[in-house]
Amino acid sequence: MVERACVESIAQHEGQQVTIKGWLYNKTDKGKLQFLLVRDGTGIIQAVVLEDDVPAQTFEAAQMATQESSIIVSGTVRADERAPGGYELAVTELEVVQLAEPYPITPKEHGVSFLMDHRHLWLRSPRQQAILKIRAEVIRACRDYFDSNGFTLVDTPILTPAACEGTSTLFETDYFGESAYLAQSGQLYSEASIAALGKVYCFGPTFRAEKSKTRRHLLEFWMVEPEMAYADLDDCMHLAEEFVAYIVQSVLKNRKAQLELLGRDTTPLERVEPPFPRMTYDEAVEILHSKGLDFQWGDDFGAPDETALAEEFERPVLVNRYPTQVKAFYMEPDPERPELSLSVDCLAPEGYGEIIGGGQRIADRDLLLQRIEEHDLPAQAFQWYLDLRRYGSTPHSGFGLGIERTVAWICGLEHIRETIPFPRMLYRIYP
Ligand code: NSS
Repeated sequence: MVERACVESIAQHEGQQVTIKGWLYNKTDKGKLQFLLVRDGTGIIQAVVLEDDVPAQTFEAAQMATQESSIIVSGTVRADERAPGGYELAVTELEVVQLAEPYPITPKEHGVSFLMDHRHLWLRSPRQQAILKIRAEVIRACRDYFDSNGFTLVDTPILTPAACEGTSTLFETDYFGESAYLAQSGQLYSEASIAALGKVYCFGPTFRAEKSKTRRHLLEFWMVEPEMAYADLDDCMHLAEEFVAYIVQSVLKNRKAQLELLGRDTTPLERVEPPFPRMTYDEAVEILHSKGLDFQWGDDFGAPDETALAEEFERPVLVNRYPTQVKAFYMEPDPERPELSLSVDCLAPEGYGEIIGGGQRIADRDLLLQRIEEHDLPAQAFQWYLDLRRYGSTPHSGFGLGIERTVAWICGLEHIRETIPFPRMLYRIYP
C-alpha cells in the first residue's frame, strides 16, 4: 500500500512513493509530458506524467482529465526548484474518479455576479481557500482567547421573542401562531448567564434584515460576544484591545502563507498591539470637523466618517461615549453626562471601520424599563430581562465582534462577501 500524503506536508516524503487524492487544478500539455497541477485542499503540487514511464492507459487518463476532475495520483516525491512549492510528483499511477464537465470558472476574469452565482465552485479558488483558512483561524483564536481567560461558552438561542438591536432589522418567523425573530445578538442571554458564571461568551450566527447594500453588511453574520459581571466601560475597552490584538497576532503567526497569497501587506497588522488609542465621541466629532466633513453632533457615524477617523491612527481605535440617542436601549448612561452612553465601538484601521460594538449595560430596573418603553419595545417580552435587575444586579459590560468584518480587515478585502462561505445578502439567497 502506498502511503497517502497531503500536499502541505509533502516535504516530509521526499524520495518516497505516495498517493495524493484531490482535484485537477490546471494542466499543461507538452506532448509526451503532462504537467498536472493537483490540489487537495492543503495545497497544490505539480504531478508530472511522462509517456514512457507509465502504462498507455495512465497516460491517456492524464491527457483526458479536465479541470476540476477528481483524481488520485501516486508517484515519487522529488525536490525540484522549478516546481511551484519546490516539490513535484513523478507519477506512476493515475485514476480519474470523476471526469469533470467543462468547468465554468476559468482562469480568465469573471464578473462578481457570475462568481456569486457560482459561489459553491468559486470556493475552490486559491484566493477563496486562503480567506476561508484565515476565517477559521480568526474563529479559533476567538475561542482560544476566551477559553483560556476564564470565560465560559454559553450558547444563546437563535429563535427569540424580542429585538436586541432595534426593530427595523428583524427577521420575523412564525412560531406556532406567535411571532418569533431570528437573533440579532446573543447579548441579552449572555447577560442572564453572567449571574451564573461570572464571565461568559457566546458565539454564533446572527441575523439582521439590513435593507441597504454596502460592502460592510451581511444579513447573516457571525458574532462573538463576551459579557462580564462587575465590569465597567474601561474593563470592556481593555478586554477589546487585548482580544483584537490576540486575533491579529494569531493570524500573523499561523496563516502567514495565506496572507501572502492574498498579497496582504502585513506591516499595519504587525502594529496591532495594546493599548489602542481611545477617544470620546466628542473628540471624534472634532476630528471630523477639522477634516472638513459635514457632521452633525448627535448623529451616528456613517462609513465615510469611520474611515476618516480610523485614518488618523495606525492601530484600531476605541471610540467611546456615543450619544444615547444613537445607541441601543440597554446602554448605561454616563453618570456625568446622561445624554451620553457608556458605549464603545472599535474601529479598524486602513478604512475598515467598526468591527466591535458594546459597552456597559443599564443595571437599574426602573431606568431599563423606561428605556424599553421609550424605544417602543414590548415590555412583556422583556420581563425576564428586567428580572435580572431584580435579583442581584451588578454593573456589567460586554461587546460583540463581527467575524466577517474582522476577516475583511485582516485579509485586506474590499468587500465583506468573500469572508463567509455562503454570504446572505440583499436579494441573494442562492446558492
Ligand atoms: O450591533 S452591534 O454594534 N452590537 C451588538 O449587536 C451588541 N448586542 C453586541 C454586544 O454588546 N454583545 O454589532 C456588533 C458587531 C459590529 O461591530 C459589526 O462588527 C458586526 O457586529 N455587525 C455586522 N457585520 C456584518 N453585517 C452586519 N449587518 C452587521 N451588523 C453588525
